[in-house]
Amino acid sequence: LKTFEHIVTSTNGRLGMIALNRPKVLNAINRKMVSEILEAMEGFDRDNEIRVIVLSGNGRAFAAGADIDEMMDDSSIDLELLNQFTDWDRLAQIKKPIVGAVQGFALGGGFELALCCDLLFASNDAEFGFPEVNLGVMPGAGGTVRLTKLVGKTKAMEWLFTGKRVSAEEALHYGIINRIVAPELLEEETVKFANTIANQAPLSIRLMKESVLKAIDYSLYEGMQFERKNFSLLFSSNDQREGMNAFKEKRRPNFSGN
Ligand code: CO8
Repeated sequence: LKTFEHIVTSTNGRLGMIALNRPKVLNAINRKMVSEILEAMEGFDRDNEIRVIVLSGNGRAFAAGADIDEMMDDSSIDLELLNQFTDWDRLAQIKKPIVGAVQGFALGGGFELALCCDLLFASNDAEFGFPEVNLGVMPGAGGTVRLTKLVGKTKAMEWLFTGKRVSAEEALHYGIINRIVAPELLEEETVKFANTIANQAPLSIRLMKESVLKAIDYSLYEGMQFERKNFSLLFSSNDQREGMNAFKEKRRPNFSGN
């Protein structure tokens, strides 16, 4: 595995693990870190041994936002020419499921990164929020869009306009996270959960992820047209035969991912 500057990657069986690693600045996300996260994710996405990606923080935070030091002197034209958010577009194209583990702060760009995960576990000390309003800016990596699609306009505007921090309990209530666990169990429980997904038929998971993400953008009719193409596609897979034969033979299926 490649060594990165701002993240640490490893494998754990069928899981590709990515940990943000700038704990002194609460994992503030600079541009290099985003491109490293993307590179690591795309690597795991192409790796046939890996079925699920797990993304976590390190130290006191998941990530306390974009690196303010890096961007504070940028002009609009600097940002336009930099075109940094194409990396975030590519993050949204990762095909394998991404499970996030959030401890401590997930703020600003850190919250946006958490919202790029498909499933989220959080420790009970986790705090989510968009404090950009306090800096005279706003989210730029999908925050106003993903939060609104997830929790609706009312809560999204309240949280964006006040910059308030939302507790793990409240995040669970609004469907932002899947589960709250004790801080000392966060890694273990996230890995256990990621492994249950890693043991499922990989192509089913892959095409369901794609269909669910399309459902967020498409009308019901278009979403259903898209879904049925993926449904049909699975009938060319070995795993469809394996799954259905195993059912008839009253045994556990052994899925190969093809
Ligand atoms: N950028 C750079 N440094 C940071 C950041 C950050 N976002 N957050 C924390 N740090 C640094 C602090 O400066 C401090 O460094 P030092 O020890 O050198 O002074 C260190 O991390 C520890 O932080 P604190 O001493 O402040 O720790 P506290 O426990 O007192 O406070 C907080 C924790 C409340 C999280 C506080 O650090 C804070 O408010 N941080 C900033 C949060 C914020 O405003 N985030 C939004 C940034 S804007 C943004 O994300 C825009 C997204 C746009 C696109 C995304 C692209 C990636």
